[in-house]
Amino acid sequence: MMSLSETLFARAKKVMPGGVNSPVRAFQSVGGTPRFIRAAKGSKIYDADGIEYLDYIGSWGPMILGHGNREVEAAVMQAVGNGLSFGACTEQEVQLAELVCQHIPHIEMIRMVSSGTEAVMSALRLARGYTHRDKVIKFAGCYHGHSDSMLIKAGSGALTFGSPDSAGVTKGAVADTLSAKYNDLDSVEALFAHNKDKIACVIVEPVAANMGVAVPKEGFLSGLRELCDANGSLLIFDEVITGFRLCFGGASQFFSVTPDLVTYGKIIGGGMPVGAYGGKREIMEHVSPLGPVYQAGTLSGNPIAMAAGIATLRYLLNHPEVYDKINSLAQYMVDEIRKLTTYTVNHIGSLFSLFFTKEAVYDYDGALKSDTAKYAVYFNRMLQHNIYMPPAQFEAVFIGNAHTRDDVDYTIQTIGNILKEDMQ
Ligand code: KE4
Repeated sequence: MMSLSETLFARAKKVMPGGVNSPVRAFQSVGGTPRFIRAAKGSKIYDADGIEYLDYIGSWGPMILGHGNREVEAAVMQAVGNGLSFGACTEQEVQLAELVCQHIPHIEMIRMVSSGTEAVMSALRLARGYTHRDKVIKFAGCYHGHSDSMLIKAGSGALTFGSPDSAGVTKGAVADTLSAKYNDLDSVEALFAHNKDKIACVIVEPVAANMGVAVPKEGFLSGLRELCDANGSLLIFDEVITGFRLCFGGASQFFSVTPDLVTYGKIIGGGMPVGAYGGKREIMEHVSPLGPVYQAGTLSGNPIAMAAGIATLRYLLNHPEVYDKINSLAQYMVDEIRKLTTYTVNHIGSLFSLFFTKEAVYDYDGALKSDTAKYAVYFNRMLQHNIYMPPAQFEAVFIGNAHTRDDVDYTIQTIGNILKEDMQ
C-alpha cells in the first residue's frame, strides 16, 4: 500500500520537474520519498499520512518562532480580511520598512521584493549601477539564489546536485563574476589586484550556511570590509539566512562589521514570500523611480506578506529572550552531539551542521570532503525516528523558538544510537 506522500509524489512528478518546486525538497541526494507536508504546529510538521516529525528545517529559516505563532497568524488572518493584493502602496510596507530602518543602523533605506534571489539580483545591479563597475566577487560554496550571475560554484541545492555552474547560464552572464575562497582573504586580495578598479562589490554570506555551516574566521569579515574600502567597492552581506537569526541585527551586529548593502529573505517574511535589500541612503537613492537602477515587482510589499513580516519582527523585538533561548538550546545540542562523534559539527547561534568528515570545514573544499552517502543513511535513519533533518549535507539545521529541551534530548539520543551503528 503506497503512502499518501508516495501517491502525491507520483502525481507531482508528472506535472512538475522532479515533482517539486525547489530541488532540495526532492530528497534526491538522500533517497526516498519526499514527505508531503499537510500541517505544522510549534516544532512539529505533519505529513499527508498524518505522521508527525520533529522539524529542524523551519521552512529553511523563516519559522524562527516555530509554526503557528499566534501573533503572526492573527496578523495574517486580519490582513486577509482586507484583501490579498492591490499593486498599490500600503501602510504595511511602510511599517515593515520603518521597523528595519529604525532598528538596524546601517539600513537607512530598504526595498521589498518577493524572494532572497530577487533581493540579491537587485542588490548586485544596484552595486554595479552605483559604482559604474561590472565585476562582482562571490565565494565558492556560497549560495545567493538562482540569478544567472550567482550560479558559479554556488552552494545549497546547486552544490547538492553537483551543478554549481548551472546549464543555461551563458558565459556572458557570468563573465563578470569572480569566485574567491571563503575564509581566505588572500584569494580576495588577488582578485582585486588583477581587476583594479573594476570590482563593483563583494557579496558574501557572513556566515556561510549553504555549504553546510561554515563560520567566518577571526578577521575575515573585517578584512573584506577593509579590502572593499581600499578598492572603492561595496560590501554586500547576504543575510537571507543570518538576518534576524543570529540576533535582530543579524551578522553585521553579531560581528560588528558594517556592510554597504544587505539582502534579506526568510525571517523578514515570517513564512510568507518576502525578500528585501537595503543599506546606505546615498546608495539606495539610485534605485528606480528615484534613480537610474531599475527594479520592480507585482507582489513586492504584498500586504499579507508584510503583515507576517511585521508580526514576526515585532515579536522578536518584544521578546529578545528568544535569541538567548534558541542560541543556548543549539549550543546544548551541539555540545552533546560533539560528545557522541568526532565528525565535524560547525555551529553559530541557532544554526549548525553535522558534517560526515572528521576534518575541519572552513570552506567549499572542506565541505566537499564530507561523506554524502553516510549523510544519506543518517538522514533516513533520523526520518525513521520521526526527526526531519535537512535532506542534504550542504544545508543548515535551524533551531527555533518552539523547540523544547525534550525535543532536543530525544534528537540527541537518536543521533547517538544511529552513530553507534556503522556510522563512525
Ligand atoms: P530564495 O530565493 O530561495 O528566497 O533565497 C535565495 C537565497 C539567497 N541567499 C541565501 C544566503 C540563501 O540561503 C538563499 C536560499 N536558501 C535556500 C536554503 N539553503 C533555500 C531553500 C531552497 O532552495 O529550496
